[in-house]
Amino acid sequence: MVNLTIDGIKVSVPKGSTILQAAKEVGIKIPTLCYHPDQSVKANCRVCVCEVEGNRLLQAACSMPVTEGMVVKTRSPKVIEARKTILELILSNHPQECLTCARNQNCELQELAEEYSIREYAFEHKVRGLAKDTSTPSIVRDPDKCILCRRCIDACSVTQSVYALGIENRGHHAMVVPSMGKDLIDSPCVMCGQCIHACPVGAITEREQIDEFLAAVADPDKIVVTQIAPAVRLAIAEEVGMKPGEMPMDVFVAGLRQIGFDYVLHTNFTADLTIIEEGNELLKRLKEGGVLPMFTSCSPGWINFCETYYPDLLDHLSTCKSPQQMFGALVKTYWAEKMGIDPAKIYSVSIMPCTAKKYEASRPEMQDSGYRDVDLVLTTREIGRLFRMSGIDFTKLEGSSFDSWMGKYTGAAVIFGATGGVMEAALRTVYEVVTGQELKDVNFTAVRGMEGIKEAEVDLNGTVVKVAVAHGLSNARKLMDQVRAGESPYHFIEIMACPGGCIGGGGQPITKSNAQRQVRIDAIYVEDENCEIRKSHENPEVKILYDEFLHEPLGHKSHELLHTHYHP
Ligand code: HC1
Repeated sequence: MVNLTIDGIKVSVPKGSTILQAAKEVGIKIPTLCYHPDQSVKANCRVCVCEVEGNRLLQAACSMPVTEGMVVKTRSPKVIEARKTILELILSNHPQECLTCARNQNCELQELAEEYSIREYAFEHKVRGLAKDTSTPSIVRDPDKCILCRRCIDACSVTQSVYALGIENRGHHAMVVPSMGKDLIDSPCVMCGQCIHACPVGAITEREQIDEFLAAVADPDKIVVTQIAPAVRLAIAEEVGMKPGEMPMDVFVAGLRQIGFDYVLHTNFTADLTIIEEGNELLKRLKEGGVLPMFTSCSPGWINFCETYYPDLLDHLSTCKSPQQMFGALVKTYWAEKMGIDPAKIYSVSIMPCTAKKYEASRPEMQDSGYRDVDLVLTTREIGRLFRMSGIDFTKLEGSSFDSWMGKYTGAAVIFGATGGVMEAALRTVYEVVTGQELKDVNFTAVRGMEGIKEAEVDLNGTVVKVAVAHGLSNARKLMDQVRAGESPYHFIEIMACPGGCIGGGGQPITKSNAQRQVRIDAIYVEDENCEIRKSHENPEVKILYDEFLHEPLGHKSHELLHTHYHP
């Protein structure tokens, strides 16, 4: 242990700790901008500077290791003055758009400007005048707002191994740009949106489509129907000041009706359906010697990554569409027929934790219903804004149920939202289908949690099936390289593009650490435990769908509506 004194307080911390970590131990908050708890130290913004006795220059607390007997001052007049100057310099070319910025009241720079009483521009204010990049359906970059902290580059390169963002030029002319200076759409960007969470300001945001939603609600010829992704309910609570998972589902449904949805259905319904189709596809491949390992196909950021970096492995992907797109295809066919509604009038809106889902819905092949299957994708953050805009008091709102035929779901669908959830849901069903025996303990804990790559084995009547789970694309890359080298021991691999799975998706409430992701994951498993039915094949509405419409898994109708192909 190393002993030091910070602002007169004695503290002992493990060797190798930084001043920032030591200060946290004794409850001293040092401001940061380029620092991120799950990334490597960059020490380029300097806003965390402190006085260290014996050093003439101020030192960056995020990178300076503690030494025995060190004496640190984190709040001396000299330190405060330096931090104010650093903030004033950053603000000197930052747009004055706080009121209209997507990160208003959720911006680390704005917070610091307030904390440090910045009341005027100390230097000449001159915005660089760089063009916005609106080239993708998912993400918008505003380089003028970039403060060059490089956290987005770290998220894109280290966490995701996508390498879509880099730094161009030096000094005053430095800029974060998509690779080769292209627009984002022409870069390897997979639209996962992890850069949005990493960005401390509003330089990278989702493509906001709230106005399109409001126009649809106002159109008397449109019947606005929604589906809610598994990871949304846990996190929507955070958007209205509650803890993850704290908003009851029926209150959430009631809130959605308040903001104008005519019908509220659930992506969880098609998550259960995915398990039936994907489980049968796996069993078919195992029986007939098909391409193995089979990869899950529900995470669109992962699909984009596979198409970009592993086009030679596309036939390993399950042909199942994601639950979002299965829902889209069914709502304008099966559900419209059941409800006696003209499918041309249905405006299908999905509420997703994911920015890549906006891109997925826009893919030209996603119109097997005869219409665009999903008309609009709103993220959890956008729904949060709509809720706040509508002034709903969720503590007083009476709950409401999902509408019929595509609103029922099981615990297996709920856990889709966490890394390992799709695998666990599949194992719950595949085990019972193959062995014909009841699964006594449905909890496959080996595939749960934040470890980057997890694996498990299941004995299916003498056939041992080996599975692996990866979340975050750098972890996925390790498994893919193994498959490409012909060295993969697995039969089935689940990959989710975002760390933690969809609970950490690019459209979720701004997520500042993996610890925050873990809290959401914990809430997901509580919800699963509380579900009366926890296996997808026992979903009563899915059974009706097969009886009345699809007739059998992997059948003709399924292939027409629920399966797809990929683009090298
Ligand atoms: Fe996901 Fe999925 S779990 S991809 O993470 O398979 O986005 O929540 O909706 O489609 O069901 C996301 C979440 C989501 C799909 C499902």
